[in-house]
Amino acid sequence: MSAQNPRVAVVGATGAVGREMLEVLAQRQFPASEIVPFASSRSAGGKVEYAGSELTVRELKEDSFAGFDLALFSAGGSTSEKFAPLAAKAGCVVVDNSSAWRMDPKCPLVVPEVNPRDLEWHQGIIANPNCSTIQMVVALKPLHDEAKIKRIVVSTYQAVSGTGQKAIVELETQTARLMNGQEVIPQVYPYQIAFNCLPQIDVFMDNGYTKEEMKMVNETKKIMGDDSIRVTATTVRVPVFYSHSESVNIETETKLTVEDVRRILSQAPGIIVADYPEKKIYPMPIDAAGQDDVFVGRIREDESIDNGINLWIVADNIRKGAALNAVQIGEELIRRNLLRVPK
Ligand code: NAP
Ligand code: 3JN
Repeated sequence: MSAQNPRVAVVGATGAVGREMLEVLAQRQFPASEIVPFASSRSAGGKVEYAGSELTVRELKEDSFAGFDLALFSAGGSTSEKFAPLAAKAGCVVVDNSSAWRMDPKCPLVVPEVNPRDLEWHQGIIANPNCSTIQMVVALKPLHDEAKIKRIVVSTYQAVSGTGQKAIVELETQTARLMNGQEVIPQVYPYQIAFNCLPQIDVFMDNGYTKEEMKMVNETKKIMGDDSIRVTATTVRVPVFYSHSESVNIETETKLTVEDVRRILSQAPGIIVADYPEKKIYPMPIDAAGQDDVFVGRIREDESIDNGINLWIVADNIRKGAALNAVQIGEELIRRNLLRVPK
């Protein structure tokens, strides 16, 4: 092992995000000396695919991290809360996909296209933002740099894969049953998701917003490094398998025209502008699924205010929203020679 060819633990390797991490690591030829999949005792001994071969899943234990340089976590908040500090203590840098460490002032919250320099102050645990936040800030940071965003109003249309493997099966099963005139009994979501929309993602909080909505508010400010941006969100689950879509309205300090926005976003990293209304070309989840980029279209001036822009932003929630962003953080750590836990 070395900082340039790290030994990598993938924690939660049997899940929707973990499997995608293994695929992304292989596709990008991540320079690992070894990759080891971990999950709970339920899956220990099972196999997961990596680069055309099978790896045996190990049970995650307190002493699992000895000899590892990097751990990519996607096994839920409680696993991260318990095991991420143990990994960091063992000298293994953690990139964590859960919300457990995102708002901790000691943990950078990083999107490599937006705030890679925040990696410089990591102390062993780096947080990967929520998927809905990631795709939004990739598109908004270049506009903020140009015209200073004062306010963001976002509504999301989120795919069921954001809830994990069991929700993908639930949408498949419910769709098939309803098409055959059979009854459905919701198990993952509080109501039927097939042919429906649920204006609830995660639990409700005291202020009437859901936790997912407040993640978007708080994480956006931390990643953009600007507490003065006002953000409000409505997050909705829709019967789509992969890719989240977002309707985003921004108000800027200085004026941006539609042409300005198209030019700025066309030159920004990780973004594809798909905005040809006359040809009916705009981003859609079926096209973004399996892709790495964030797609932006339906760019319009908000004619109800002086400096307003409307955008439609779509990205694969499991790739850029989770697995890819985490792997990119690993790559950036290697590039910046930061793959070590500071003493
Ligand atoms: P999933 O499909 O349900 O997979 C969960 C994974 O965690 C499985 O590999 C499971 O292993 C493992 N796991 C559960 N409890 C564990 C334990 N005690 N010790 C070790 N491994 C354990 O869920 P997912 O969609 O992949 O999401 C996993 C987590 O990633 C979420 O809970 C969330 O925190 C995060 N996530 C983040 C984003 C984002 O917005 N960036 C998006 C989606 C998910 P078994 O096979 O042994 O059960
Ligand atoms: O629902 C979605 O589309 C994204 C879900 C993310 C998620 C799911 C379970 C737990 C998270 C997250 O990343 O915010 C968590 C969590 O709080 O860790």
